Amino acid sequence: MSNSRLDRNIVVLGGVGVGKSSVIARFTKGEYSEKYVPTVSGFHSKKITVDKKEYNLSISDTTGQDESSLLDSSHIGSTDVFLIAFSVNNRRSYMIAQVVREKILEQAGVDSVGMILVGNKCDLKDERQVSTKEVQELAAKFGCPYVETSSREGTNVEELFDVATRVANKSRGGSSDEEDETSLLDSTYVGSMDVYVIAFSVNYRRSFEIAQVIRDKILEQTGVDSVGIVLVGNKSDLKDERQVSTKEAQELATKFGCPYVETSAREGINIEELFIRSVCVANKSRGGSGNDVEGDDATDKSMCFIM
Ligand SMILES: Nc1nc2c(ncn2[C@@H]2O[C@H](COP(=O)(O)OP(=O)(O)OP(=O)(O)O)[C@@H](O)[C@H]2O)c(=O)[nH]1
Ligand SMILES: [Mg+2]
Repeated sequence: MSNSRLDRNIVVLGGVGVGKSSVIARFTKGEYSEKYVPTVSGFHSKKITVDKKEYNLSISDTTGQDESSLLDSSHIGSTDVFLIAFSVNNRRSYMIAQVVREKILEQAGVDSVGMILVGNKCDLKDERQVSTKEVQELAAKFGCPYVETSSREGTNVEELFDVATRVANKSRGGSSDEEDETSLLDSTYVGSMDVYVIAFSVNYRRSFEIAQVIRDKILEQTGVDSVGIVLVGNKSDLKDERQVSTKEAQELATKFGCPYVETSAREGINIEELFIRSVCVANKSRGGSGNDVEGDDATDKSMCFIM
């Protein structure tokens, strides 16, 4: 582990040509090249802000592996999170990713380490050899996140490193002030709010889990049994990348006794609807019927907090 509290070490592993260097270049420099230059090894760094904290990420790029490659033992031990990449258009690279994971566990001599499965080249829809569902199931078995990226199009690359930082925090035992799930809500928000809009992305299961933790935190910090909440599943346009089903989110909302609205900010789906529902909930929290969304009076202002 590195010395500074906010340094995080990431190693990117996986088969030859799956796009390890491209994902790193997209993230650290915002660049992408179609030209293929095999990597021997490389070291990159970038600062990232996650949950209002700035982390220094050190990212080691590696030479592409196959079934029989040995891992560089210098990586084991000092690494907070392993990104194990494959390309979704190459089934063999998916098998290699699983072998690489075994080798990490074997060399580290533990049952689990911080890792993320990364399915790159998701832009190559017609050439797909590995389905999202299949990898999600494997990731669930491994107990690690799965993130599908395209370094060519920049899809989910920022998100990948957000997730990596969070997993890294967890592998360090997550001192409470560094963990998303355990971070405290800003107390200025609690008490004055009529409605909390708690959002997650339907293509990112961890954000769904975090939404549930946020709700618990709100109840804990407000010290009441129920508050006005609207649960929002955003990015509903990403149909092929879905990790959270509508049914599942609806069931959770029913359990919470709050509405569930599925939105796409990109395509403008249900955005109006979301704010109408929020106003209904806000009215209800103020003791109203919950059906009245009209009001032209200054006292009808609602405080809505989106998290
Ligand atoms: N379509 C598509 N091509 C990609 C993507 N990412 C990388 N590539 C291409 O795949 C090739 C290999 O990319 P690299 O980033 O060099 O792959 P690598 O895993 O670092 O390769 P090694 O270092 O040899 O293991 C290059 O020609 C890239 O342009 C992607 O998201 N989509
Ligand atoms: Mg490379």
